[in-house]
Amino acid sequence: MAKDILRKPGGFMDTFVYKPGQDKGNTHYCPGCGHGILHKLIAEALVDLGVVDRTIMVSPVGCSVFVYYYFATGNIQVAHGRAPAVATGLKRSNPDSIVISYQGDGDLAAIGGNNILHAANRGENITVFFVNNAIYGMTGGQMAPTTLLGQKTMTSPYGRKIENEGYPMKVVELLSTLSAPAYLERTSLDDSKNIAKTRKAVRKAIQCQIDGKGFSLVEVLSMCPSQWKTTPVESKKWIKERMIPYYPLGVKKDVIEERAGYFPPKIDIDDESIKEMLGLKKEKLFRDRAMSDVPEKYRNPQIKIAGFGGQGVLLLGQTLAEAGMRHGWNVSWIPSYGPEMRGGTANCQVNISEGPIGSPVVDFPTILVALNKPSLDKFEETVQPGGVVFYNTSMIDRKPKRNDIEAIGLPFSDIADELGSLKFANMVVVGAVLEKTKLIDMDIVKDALKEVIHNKKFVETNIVAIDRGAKAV
Ligand SMILES: Cc1ncc(C[n+]2csc(CCOP(=O)(O)OP(=O)(O)O)c2C)c(N)n1
Repeated sequence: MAKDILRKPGGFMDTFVYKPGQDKGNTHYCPGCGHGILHKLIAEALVDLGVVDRTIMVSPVGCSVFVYYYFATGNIQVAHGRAPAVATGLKRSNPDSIVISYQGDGDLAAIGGNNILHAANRGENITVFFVNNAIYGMTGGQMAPTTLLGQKTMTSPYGRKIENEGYPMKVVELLSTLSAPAYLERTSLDDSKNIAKTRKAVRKAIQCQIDGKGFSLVEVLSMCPSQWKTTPVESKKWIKERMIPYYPLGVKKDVIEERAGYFPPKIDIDDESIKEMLGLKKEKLFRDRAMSDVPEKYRNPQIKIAGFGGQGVLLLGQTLAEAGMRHGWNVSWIPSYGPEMRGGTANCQVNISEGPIGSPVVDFPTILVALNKPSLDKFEETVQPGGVVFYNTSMIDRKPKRNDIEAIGLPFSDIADELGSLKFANMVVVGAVLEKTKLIDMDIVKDALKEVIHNKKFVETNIVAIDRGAKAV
C-alpha cells in the first residue's frame, strides 16, 4: 500500500536520465526548492486529464531548464524568455497537442517580458506555469523583476529600492488587464493548503486549454532556499510573511465559463495548393516514386552535411531539401555555422520523409557527407549503424574507421576543380548521393536548382557537376 502512495506519477519518466547511462534517480533541484513540487502537480494532472501522450512541455532557461529530464511528454528546450513564442508555434501547428510553457520570473518577466505579454494578448490557447521565486535562481541569485522591496540579492546588495529598481512586478494583475486571457490565478507552495489550491489551479489551467478556451497562466509563489540564503523551513515562512502580502493569492481573471471553446479548423493542404506555393502551377508534382521504391537503407534519410564554410555545405542541403519537397515529401533543413565567412566550419541537417518530421535536428544521421577531415573526425561516431558516409578523398586522407557503416570515398573537390571551380563540389556530392540512394529523380533536382541558385548563369555548370557526381559514384 505504502508503495502505491509513494509511486511516481505516470507523467514522469520512469528514470531520470541526465546523460546516456546515467540514471540520477532524483532531481537536480536543491533541497526545499519549489520546482519539484510543481513538477509533481503537473505530472499528476497530465495523467488524470489523460493528456500525457499529447502534451509538449516547453522549458526555456532557468533552474527548470532540464524539465525534459523528468516529464514523459514531448519536450523542447528553448532560448531564454522565448517559451511563449515557441509554444505558440507548437500549438498552432499541432492544435491537438497540449502545450505547456514552464517559466521562471527572470525568464518570463525580464528577458521574456514582451513574449508573454503578446502571447497573452493574442489569447494563444496555451498554458503557462510561472514560477515566481523573486530571484534568478540558476545564475546565483540576481535581482528579478519580482524581487521584493528591500530584498537583498547579488545585484541589489543593499536591498531593492523603488528609486533604483522600481516596484516588483505583479505579473498576473498586469495580464488581467488584457481582454484575451481566459484564466489567471496566483497560488503558493508554502503550505499544504496552498499546495492543494495550486493542484486545483494546475488542473483548471490545463483543462482550459483542452476545452479550447484560450490563454491560461498560473503564477506560483515558490521557495528558493539556496539563493535566499536560508533554510527550507524559513523560506516557507518568508513566502507567507513577505511574499503573499505583496502578491495576493487568488483568481485574477476567469472567463472560462463565459467562453465557447474554439478549435481551429484543420488545414488540409492538397496537391494544388502545394503546387501553387512552389510556383509549379503548370507542372505536375512528381509523386511517381514512393519511398518504398527507394532501397530500404536509404529511406526517410536523416542527413548531416559538414565541411568548411565556403564549400557550399548549406546550398547542398537546400538543394536536397528543395528537390525532396518538389517530390512531394516532407522536408526540413537547418543550418549551423560559425561566424566566419570562409574557413570556419559549417554543417546543415536535412530530413526527407514520407511521414511528418518530428524534429528538424539530426544528431544521429543515416547519411553523413563529410567534405573535410575535421567533419569526418567529428561526426563519424554519430552515424547510425548501417548508415552511409560520403567523404571527400580530395581533402581527407583516411578512411572511416567504423565497419558497421557504408563508406563511399570520392574526390569531390578534384572533380569540381576539373569543372573550373571548387565551388561545384557540393553539386558533385548531390549527384553522387542521389545516384547511390535513388531518393529523388535527377530531373527534379535539376529543376530545383533553378530555385536555389540565384545566379542563373551557373545553373548549367551545376547540372554538369551533378552528372559528374552521379557518374563517379
Ligand atoms: C540570453 C541569455 N541571457 C542570460 C542568461 C543567463 N541566465 C540563465 S538563467 C537566468 C535567470 C533565471 O531565473 P528565473 O527565470 O527566475 O528562473 P530560476 O532559475 O529562478 O528558476 C539568466 C539570467 C542566459 N542563459 N541567456
